[in-house]
Amino acid sequence: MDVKAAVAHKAGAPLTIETVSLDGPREGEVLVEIKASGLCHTDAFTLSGDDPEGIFPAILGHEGAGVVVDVGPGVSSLKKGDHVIPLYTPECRQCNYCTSGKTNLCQAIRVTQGQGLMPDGSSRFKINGEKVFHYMGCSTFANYTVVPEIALAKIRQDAPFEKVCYIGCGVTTGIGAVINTAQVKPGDNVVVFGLGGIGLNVIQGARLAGANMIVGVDLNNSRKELGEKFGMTHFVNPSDLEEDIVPYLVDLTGGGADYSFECIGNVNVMRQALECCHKGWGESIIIGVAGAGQEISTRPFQLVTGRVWKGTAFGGAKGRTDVPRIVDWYMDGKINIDDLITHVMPLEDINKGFDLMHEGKSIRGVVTF
Ligand code: NAD
Ligand code: DAO
Ligand code: ZN
Repeated sequence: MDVKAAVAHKAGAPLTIETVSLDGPREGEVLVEIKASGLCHTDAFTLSGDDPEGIFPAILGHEGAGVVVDVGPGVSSLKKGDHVIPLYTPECRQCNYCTSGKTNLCQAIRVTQGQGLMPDGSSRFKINGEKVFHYMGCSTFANYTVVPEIALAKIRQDAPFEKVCYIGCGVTTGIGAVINTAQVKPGDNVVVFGLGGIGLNVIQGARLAGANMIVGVDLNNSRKELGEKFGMTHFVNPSDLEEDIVPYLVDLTGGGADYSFECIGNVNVMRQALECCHKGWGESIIIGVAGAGQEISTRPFQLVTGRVWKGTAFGGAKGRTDVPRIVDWYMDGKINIDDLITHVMPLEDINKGFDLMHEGKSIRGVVTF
C-alpha cells in the first residue's frame, strides 16, 4: 500500500513528506494505522547525525499511538481494531533478559531493530523500489507502519491518541526512571537536571512517589512555572549562581540528593548530577543520551564513598505490561499529560515542530495524521 511519511534522507536535512510504499505484515507482525506521534529529542538527535546507530534513509518517530488494521500469520495477542502504542523496547516475555526479572531490555529482536530492519532482516518501506529503514522498530512518522507483535502494547479504546502517544516514550521514561529504576521513597530528596519532555515527567514521578524536596535545574527560566505545576519545590538556573552548582545543591538538600536524574544528554552535567548526591547512599540516574564518542568521568572516590551511578532506558518499563497501566493512570487523572503537549500539528508541519523543540519553545509537539 502507499502511505504518507516524513522521510529522513540524510543527517542534518529537514524531513520531507512523501508517498512511501509499505508491504503488509509478515509472520508475527502487525500493520498499524498511526493516529498521532510525539516529537522526542531522540528523533532530533538521530536526525542531527550524532546518533552512532543512525541509518538513512529512514522513517523516524518512536512515540506513537494508533489502531491495528491487519495482522500477519501467527499473531495471537492482537486483532484488527485494537488500539496500540508501539514499543521501541519490546517485551517478548521469553528471552533470557525478559525472564531474568532484572531488566526491561528484551533482546528478542535487538540486532535487526538496531539495523533498521524487521526481525526477518528486511524492510517493509520502499521509495521507487529502494529500501527505506525502520527506526527503533517503530517508524511512527508515517500514517501506517508495520511493527512486531512483541513491540505493541494494547491499550484501552477510550484513550485519546494525541495524548497517550507520549506514553510511548517521554512519560514512561520519566516516571519509570523514578518508580522502577531509582525506586524513590516517600521523604527522599530529588534533583532533576533538564526540565524538558523527560525531566518534567521525572518531576511528576517524584511527586507520585512522595518525594520531599524536588529540585529542578535548567538554563531556561521559562521551565520554572511548569516545573512547579508538576511538583517541583525548588528551581535552580545554574547561570544565575555565583558559586559552583554542586556544593550549592549539596547545601540546599542538607547533604546531597538521595536521587538525581540527568535528563539532558550532557556529560558534564552527568558528572554534576553524580557529585550532588548524598555521600554514602545517593544514586544518580542517567536518562539523557550523549553524542557519539562522548564519555563520562568523575573521581572514583565519589563511588568509593557510596554514590551510585546508574542508567535507564524507557524508564525500566516492560512495555506490554506497564504501558496499558500508565494509560489508565492518565485516564484516571493520576498523571498530567495535557499540560506537557504544547503543540499539535499536521504531519506536513513536522519540521516546524522540531524548530520549536530546538528553540526551547515546546515541551512536546505532536503530529496527527
Ligand atoms: P528536551 O530538549 O525537551 O529537554 C532538555 C532540557 O535540558 C531543556 O529544558 C534545556 O533547557 C535543558 N538544558 C540543556 N542544557 C542544560 C544544562 N547545561 N544545564 C541545565 N539544563 C540544560 O529533551 P527531552 O526530550 O526531555 O530529552 C532529554 C534527554 O533524554 C535527551 O538526551 C533524550 O535523547 C533522552 N532520552 C532518553 C531516553 C531513555 O530511555 N534513556 C528516552 C527518551 C529520551
Ligand atoms: O541494547 O538492548 C538494547 C537497547 C538499546 C536501546 C535503548 C534505547 C534507550 C535510549 C534511547 C532513547 C529512546 C528514545
Ligand atoms: Zn524478551
